[in-house]
Amino acid sequence: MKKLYLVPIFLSGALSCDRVSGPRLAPGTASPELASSAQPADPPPAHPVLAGHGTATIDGVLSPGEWDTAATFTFDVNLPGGGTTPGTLYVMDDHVNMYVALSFARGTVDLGNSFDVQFDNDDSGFPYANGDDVLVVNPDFDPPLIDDVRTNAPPCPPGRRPGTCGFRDVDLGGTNDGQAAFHNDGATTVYELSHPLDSGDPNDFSLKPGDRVGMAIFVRMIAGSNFPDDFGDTDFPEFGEFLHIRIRG
Ligand SMILES: [Ca+2]
Ligand SMILES: [Ca+2]
Ligand SMILES: [Ca+2]
Repeated sequence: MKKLYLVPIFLSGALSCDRVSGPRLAPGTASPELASSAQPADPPPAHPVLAGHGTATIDGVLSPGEWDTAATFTFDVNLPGGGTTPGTLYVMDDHVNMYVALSFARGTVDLGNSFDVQFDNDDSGFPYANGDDVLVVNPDFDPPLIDDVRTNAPPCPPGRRPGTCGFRDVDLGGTNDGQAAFHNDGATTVYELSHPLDSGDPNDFSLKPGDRVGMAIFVRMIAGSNFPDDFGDTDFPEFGEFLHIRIRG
């Protein structure tokens, strides 16, 4: 029997890889179902629409020049035990793939590490819809990238709102598309991933040059067993918000 899991659930390096993750709704924000019934065609973005063009090598290393032409976002990454460290998110694409990297200062490799990317496939600004793409990276996985999708179709329980459940693409007849890598060199933690712009898998986004896609991330470090003190959890942007990416191609 396929394992079932409801969202929002956050993945950690210490938990089962059968879970999908994604940004949580902010307290007081509309439910996915309510929001999806009242989507404006082009909501005013809380964040600028950015685009980057380039091709990355998915090896966990930000090589000189590799991400110079990416769209970048800087933010504070929460650390286990308190405090923050500066982080940078990079996004770019070429004719084939989207590439995403995250780097932040960290002098050690924590017990658990995960980096989750939730897409708003049509950049409507409202989570969540059936078919919204989700990528989960965890160095403890083999392969380290799990390609998921949100849906309320079976095996999601009947009556759930669109996008409520998350499943692995491969459990819905789809394919695990993309690559990911994680590396810490003693000073900096780096995640890199790639995902096809148009894999042909209905469980993935299908993007072409000029299209916009929404993106939100969640990063987690686990330094021990005490929650929340030993956990460093960060949503970017805030709960319920999405970055806006334009595909350059
Ligand atoms: Ca690289
Ligand atoms: Ca897929
Ligand atoms: Ca997918």
